[in-house]
Formats: sequence, C-alpha cells, structure tokens
Amino acid sequence: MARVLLVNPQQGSRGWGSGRDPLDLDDLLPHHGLAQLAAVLRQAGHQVALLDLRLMSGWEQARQEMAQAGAQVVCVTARTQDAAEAARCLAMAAQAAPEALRLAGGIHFTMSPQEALEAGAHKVLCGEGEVSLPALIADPDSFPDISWGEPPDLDDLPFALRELLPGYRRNLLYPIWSLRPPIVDLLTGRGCPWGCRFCCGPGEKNLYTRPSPHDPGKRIPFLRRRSVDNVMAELAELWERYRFGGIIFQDDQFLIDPQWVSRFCRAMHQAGYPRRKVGWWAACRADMICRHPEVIAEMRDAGLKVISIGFESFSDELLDWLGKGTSSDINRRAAAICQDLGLEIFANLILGAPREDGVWHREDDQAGLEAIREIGPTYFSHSFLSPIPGSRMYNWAIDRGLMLHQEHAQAGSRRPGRELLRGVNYDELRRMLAPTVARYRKFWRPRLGHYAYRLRCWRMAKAERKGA
Ligand code: B12
Ligand code: SF4
Repeated sequence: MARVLLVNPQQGSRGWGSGRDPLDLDDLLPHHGLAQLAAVLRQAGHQVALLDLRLMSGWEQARQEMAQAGAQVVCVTARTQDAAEAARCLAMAAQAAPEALRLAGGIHFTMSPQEALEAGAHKVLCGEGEVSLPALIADPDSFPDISWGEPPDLDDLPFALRELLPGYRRNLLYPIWSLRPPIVDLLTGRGCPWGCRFCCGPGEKNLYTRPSPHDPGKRIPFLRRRSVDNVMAELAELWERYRFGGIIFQDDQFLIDPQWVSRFCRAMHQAGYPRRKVGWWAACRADMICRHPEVIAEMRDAGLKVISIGFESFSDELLDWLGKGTSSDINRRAAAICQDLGLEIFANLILGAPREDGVWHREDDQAGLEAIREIGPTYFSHSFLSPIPGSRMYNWAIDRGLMLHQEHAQAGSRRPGRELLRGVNYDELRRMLAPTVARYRKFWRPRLGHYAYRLRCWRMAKAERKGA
C-alpha cells in the first residue's frame, strides 16, 4: 500500500497562511474533490496525507512538508485560478520527492492535460478520479500519459474525508451568512445541465462525462445526483459527529429535478432537521423558482433559509447574450416568490460584461444595480465578468482581443474588483457600484459572530492543549 500525498494548490484569499486564520469561504472549506479521493484511497488501504497551500507560510514550508511526507505518490489537483501554483507543485515534487509518482487531475488539467505533463506530471487522469485513481496507483504502467477516469456510481462512494484538512472542526464554527454554526457543506450531485455562456459549464460537462454508448471514442456529459437516502446517510453521519446548525449545499444548482427535491424535503422532516432548527443554503435558478414555487415552499419548510440566485443581470439584451435563459421579469418574479416565502436572498450580479458586439453598455449595469436597490436582497455578491477558460465566452473574448490578462490567476477568477476586459470603464463602474457596496458592507465586515467564533476557537485550542 502506498503513501499518497494529496496537494491542494489553492491560494488563500489573503495570501499565504490565510487558511490558518480563515475569514473567507475560500479559506475555510475542505477541497471536496480531494476529500472524496482521500476517502476512496483510504478505503483501498493507502495512507493519505494532505498538503494544502492555504495553510503554508510560503513555498519554502510547502517544499519542506512535501519532502518530509515521504510520499510514494503525489496527486495535484487544479482549478484554473490555481493552475500556475499547481504546475509549481508538480515541479516541486520532482525535486522534493523525486522517487514519487506524480499525478495530476481536476477540472483545469482535464481541460489542459498537456500543461500538467509539461509541468512534470507522469500521468494525468482526466474527469473523475474515484474509480481509476486506485487502479492507476496500483499499476501505473498500464495507463497512458493521459487517460480518463471511469465515472463512479455516486451512491457507492465512501463519504468525503473532511477532517484531512487540519483545523476543519474549528472552521465549522465560522459564522456564514445567517446560518447557525457548526456549518457543514456537501454536494448532492455532479454538474449542471444548463450552459450559460460565461460559466465553466462546458468545462464541467467535460469533467463529468462517460463514453458515448454509440461511439466509445467520444465522451458525453454525465450529470447525476446521489439518491436521497445516500445524502441523508451522509447528513446523519455529519450530525453524529458535529451536531451542525447549518448546511451549505454546494451544488451548482439545487433545484434541477423537482421530484428529487420534494423527496429530499420529506426526508429532512423525517430526520427531524427542521424541528432542530437546522437552516440551509442552496442555489436555484430564477426560472426554476418561477416554474416551481411550490417546491421552493417545500424547501423553506424543510429548513431552506438562504437562497442564492444567479440573477447575473437585469438587462434582457445582456441576459440573452450571456445565454442565461432568463429575463429581467423572471428575475423579479423569482425574487418576489422567495421574499413572500420569507427566504433570505443571496443575489449574484455580473457587472462589466460586454454584449455580443464586444461593447460594454453602462445602462446594463445601471439596470442591475437599480433592480438590486428595488428588490433589497439580504445579501449582494457581485463579480466583474471574467471569461474563464472552459466557458463559451473565453474564445470569443480572446478572438475579439478583449482580454487584458490571460494568465490563469486572473482569467480563472471571478473575484470582484479585477479589471479583466478591454473597453469596460472600470472607474465608472466602481463609481456606480459604490453606494450598493456600501449598503451591503455590513455583511462582509467582521460582526459580533466573528468575535464569538474567535473566542470559541481560542477555547477549543486551549482544551486541545490541555488534552495533549
Ligand atoms: C463548491 C464549489 C466551490 C466552493 C469550494 C468549496 C469546497 N469545499 O471545495 C467555493 C465557493 C469556495 C468555490 C470557490 C471558487 N470556485 Co468553485 N465550484 C464549486 C463547485 C460547485 C463544486 C466543486 C466540487 O466540489 N466538485 C465535486 C468534486 C468531487 O469534483 P472535483 O473537485 O472536480 O474533483 C474530482 C475530479 O476533478 C478529480 N480530481 C480532482 N483533483 C484530482 C487530482 C488527481 C491527481 C486526480 C487523479 C483526479 C482529480 O477527481 C475528483 C473526484 O471525482 C464547482 C462546480 C462543480 N460542479 O464541480 C465550482 C467550480 C469548481 N468553481 C469555479 C470557480 C471559478 C471558483 C472560483 C475561482 C470563483 C471565484 N471566487 O472567483 C473560486 C476559487 C476557489 C479555489 N481557488 O479553488 C469553477 C472552476 C472553473 C475552472 N476552470 O477552474 C467551477 C467549475 C464552477 C463553474 N462552472 O464555473 N467553489
Ligand atoms: S451559471 Fe449556473 S446555471 Fe448557468 S451553467 Fe453555470 S452553474 Fe449552470
């Protein structure tokens, strides 16, 4: 059996060490893909360790830890935003653990496997890893340099090994939105059936795939959901362990199949979570909310507290070009449905997006900001359009010469405040945005909950020291 080191090359939101004192979702949460791979590897009898760059003080510490891990296999994952760090981790492994087998995977290397080979990976496993990674470790020579992982039956998988992330128990106490800590997060399925032009949806459809039954050389999207029983079993295990007060469902879209959601809501009642006042967060499309308001009501009764809606824009021209399949009217009706049900809305808006002609129209963003003022969602989250690799907009933006930066760290990020496209007047955009940002600043500023969190962490560390 092998010693396997899983590497998360993710950069913390405040740079090195952000994961040791997390104040942002990006710093808090375990990498689910790696936590899932860890579970299957451990089940197969391997020794698994994690090197998470968010916890490191710099490259030197990362190198030392990699060398000390004595790994026989180093597995590096990558999302586009972290692809440069992932490449550096592969190169570092070649020096710090020269005998180890270097493997690469994850959405970015699935889309660009050659990049991983050039950075020093011996093999790249595209797509999902649970079934094929143990086989690859057992017999690497039987795999070509680039191969596809066999997609797993999600109900057959062991539950993700979250505690591989040091500090996970402490991170659960972090107050997120109005959810009550401890807060756990999980996924109930893989992928999204829609294909919005700005989103890495097509990339995901390359990731979650299976061979076509008609043409085995071709891969087709394989989006799927776990059974309700399987999700409930994971929640039961998490409940036993952490007695959570909040749940974040990390799926791209929670309401895809209304019947599945209704069954799930009944199961939540049977398990007693609404009675215990467990609140949850989930993302739903505006058109699905309008089409199935009764399901949203069931979700509310089963504990849904915060609903994240990707409004993206309130300009019909822009929504058409973004390929969102919604309209300004649908967005407003969805918001009204959720507010009538007493749900807190987490509103997402994309700003700085040019239309099909490549020109940014300030009135598009003006309309969005006005709509936010009128609707008054509980939370407001905005990003400046970033045509990320894997999205349909990426090549369009490159062909039109719109991209200001093509490096992965810039192009793969949707964080607000980054100037990404030629022709967008970001100064004007920031001026337009300032009053809205000011109104919502209180949600992002440390609040009383943060101090309570820090106190609990301090007590936890003290108790641990005493125990030790
Ligand atoms: C949940 C989530 C988040 C959470 C992360 C929470 C967490 N606990 O991990 C939060 C909200 C923090 C987040 C943040 C961001 N996210 Co996000 N996120 C997701 C989401 C919805 C699910 C990810 C997931 O867990 N998938 C399930 C696991 C099992 O899949 P996986 O990680 O890909 O791993 C599997 C395979 O890839 C493979 N694999 C992975 N690594 C390796 C390594 C080896 C060696 C092998 C063999 C195999 C292998 O095996 C795994 C098991 O099958 C995805 C969309 C999606 N449905 O995947 C977007 C997604 C990954 N995010 C995306 C983006 C853009 C971001 C942000 C950059 C947004 C921003 N702030 O600007 C940040 C960046 C964070 C970062 N630096 O990593 C994009 C990435 C696009 C891209 N080209 O990289 C996605 C695809 C969404 C989209 N459609 O646009 N995200
Ligand atoms: S933006 Fe949302 S609905 Fe559209 S493809 Fe991406 S995840 Fe799916």
